[in-house]
Amino acid sequence: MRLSRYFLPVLKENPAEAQIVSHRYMLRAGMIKQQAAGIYSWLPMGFKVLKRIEEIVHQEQIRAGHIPMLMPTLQPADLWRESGRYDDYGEEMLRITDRHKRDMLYGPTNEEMITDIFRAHVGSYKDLPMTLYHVQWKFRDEIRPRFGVMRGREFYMKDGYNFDLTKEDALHAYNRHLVSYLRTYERMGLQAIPMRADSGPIGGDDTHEFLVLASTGESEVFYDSEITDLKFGDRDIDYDDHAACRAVLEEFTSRYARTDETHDEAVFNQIPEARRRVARGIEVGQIFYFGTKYSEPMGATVVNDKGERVPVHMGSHGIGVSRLVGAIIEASHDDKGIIWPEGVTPFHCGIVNLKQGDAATDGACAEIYAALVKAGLEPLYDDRDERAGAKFATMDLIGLPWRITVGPRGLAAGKVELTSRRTGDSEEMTPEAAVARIKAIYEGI
Ligand code: 5CA
Repeated sequence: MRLSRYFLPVLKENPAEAQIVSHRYMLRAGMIKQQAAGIYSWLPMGFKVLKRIEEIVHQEQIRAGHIPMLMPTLQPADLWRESGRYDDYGEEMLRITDRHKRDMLYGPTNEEMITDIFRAHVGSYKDLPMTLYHVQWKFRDEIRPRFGVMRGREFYMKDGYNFDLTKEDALHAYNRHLVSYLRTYERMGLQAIPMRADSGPIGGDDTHEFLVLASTGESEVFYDSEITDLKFGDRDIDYDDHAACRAVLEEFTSRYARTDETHDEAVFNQIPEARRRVARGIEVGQIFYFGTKYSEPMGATVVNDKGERVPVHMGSHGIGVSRLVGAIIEASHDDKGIIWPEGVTPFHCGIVNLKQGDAATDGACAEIYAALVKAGLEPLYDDRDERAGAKFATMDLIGLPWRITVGPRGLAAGKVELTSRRTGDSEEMTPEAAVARIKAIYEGI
């Protein structure tokens, strides 16, 4: 992409309505535009990051054996009357009446609808286990939408639902989701800590939230500092191996880590004082096991190997895809702007031409651009007729992790400059070497 042809409405001033850094930078970097309280358009740069995050989510879901599909945003109220949640959900639910006076709603989550799909098509224990998921817009009429995409009213969520014959199998699905979530967040450059939480309107006793530590987080969290030393890394876990998945759950949940809803001062105080931490966190996902809470009232049953009809055991598992865009910025920025982790960056590398219109620099930039594209990468080439300072400021704000700077003086010596956004370190090298470095950095990401 050439910046001169892109749509990147960068703001020079800090928008007054933004209280936290991610919201401020998303507005300044031209990623989003608010259309109504808690409802946003995703401008090209924001949309790109959203899609990169979604793609990682899909890859890790499919790796775990989960099946993608798509359910609608609008749902008939009758399904929710069956589960009893139509009245329980209260004012957070956006209720709509169609022209035939039928009660509809904009889905805040999909337990009822997926249970309806399951009961219509699945009847035997032989079809289990099964986990279906989708990534779809949700609507919750939050009383205080704030912090940009972090607490929106309309937001993008991956929600997955497991169907199992027994509680034991459903708990394996829970553990499997925990493992896949650890992988998912680490690929986005995040440490998200599973913490014992409250299940709220979804229901059930077993639930963990995944929290990214950040001073601007909405949740108060209490944890044993040892938990932050845990890394999932590149372990190759067999998702069908119950014991292996359970071992990961035990490793990542055996130390104290709870949100304020489940915090227990007496248990917390048993940890040595030097390891006790009270902090804030951003909830980027949550997993639930709720057994037969929906399958029983809605009649989602299978015939077991003894010929008996039994309700299936279920859980649901969510990732806040749009919230993650903000959470990643909260975790990775400096006073000049965003610093995207390689896994989610909107463009892999920036190219800055210091003397637009100079035949040699224009030619060298075009060659670097073509070589990166040939390697399957997406560069963003700042080919505008702007001062170097303005080009650097834009690159720093939008946060591409790598920048190749091409100027007449360097080129005369056969060199360009490769700069890391994270460290600020620059290195001179030939254009070919710079392209080879960028290729090597993104190999395996
Ligand atoms: N049905 C279950 C699991 S699929 C469910 O809805 N879980 S949830 O309520 O915890 O939502 C899943 C994730 O969506 C949360 O962890 C959070 O990251 C994100 N989320 C929830 N509410 C909002 C909101 N108002 N704005 C942005 N993201 C949100």
